[in-house]
Amino acid sequence: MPAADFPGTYGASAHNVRGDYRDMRPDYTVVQDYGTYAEDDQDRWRRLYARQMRLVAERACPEFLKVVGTLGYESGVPRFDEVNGRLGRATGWQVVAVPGLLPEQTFFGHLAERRFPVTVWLRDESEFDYIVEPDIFHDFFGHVPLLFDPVFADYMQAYGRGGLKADGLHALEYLARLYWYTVEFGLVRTGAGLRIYGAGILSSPGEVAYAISSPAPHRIGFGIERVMRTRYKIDTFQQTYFVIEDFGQLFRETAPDFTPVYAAIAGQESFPADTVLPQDKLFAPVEDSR
Ligand code: HBI
Ligand code: FE
Repeated sequence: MPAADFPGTYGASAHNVRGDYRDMRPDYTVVQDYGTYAEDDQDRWRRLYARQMRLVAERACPEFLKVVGTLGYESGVPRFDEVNGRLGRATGWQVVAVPGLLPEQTFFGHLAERRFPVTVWLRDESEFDYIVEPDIFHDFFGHVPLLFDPVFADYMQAYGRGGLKADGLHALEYLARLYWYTVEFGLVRTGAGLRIYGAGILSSPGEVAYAISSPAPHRIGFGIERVMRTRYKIDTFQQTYFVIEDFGQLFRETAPDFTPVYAAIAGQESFPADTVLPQDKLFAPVEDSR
């Protein structure tokens, strides 16, 4: 499959963009052909699910835990139309099947209309513990449960709308960082301590405990300019996690137009992923109860 040369698609290193884009519609969506999941795929899905459910217990945020066990994921690879029945009633969001990573503007366009692109293929057995691209397990397990939360669902749409207005590559880089440090690798404060809401952590076997309990990474209070100026690592555990007070904060910080933020940080240097600034509010790791 030739590498689709998407401009600036996050996560794409030198390797080809994976997936079969031949039958897609103009909006990059495809049909989920449920017959393509063999029994070993179904079994792999059930093992991925069982392992992650054990790992996220008491570490994922309450809004995630309230939903993830109610979607029938324990029986096998989800059916888009079944999840959409539930999701549509909850927040008006739909999941749409896609071959894999989408160009930025296409991706933003779906989010702006409350459609979340979910990859149709499942990782190979050799990728059981680590995969670079988002596969169907990362998307359905990591991202979809929080789309049932009304405030987070509104944030995701506001993010997509903001992205559609992004002009120039700097804005795309700033938006990719915001997405990375919130939707993919975000932490949130709760009365019981730090909890995880980022899909990239929730779907990762190793990063769940590391993200809230390891002394190695920094945990810094969220600020939109701070996040947009901070680089991230694609293929290692994060060196920094940003902590929000609640999903309302995310929505409030992104509801206005991003343009003034881009202007405020344009021309200023970006920070390496392990930077700590004097004004940063730091959070201690959570005692690992396991
Ligand atoms: N495409 N399918 C898919 N899933 C993503 O999460 C995704 C994408 N394209 C671009 C992208 N994410 C990132 O660049 C975001 O920062 C927008
Ligand atoms: Fe993701």
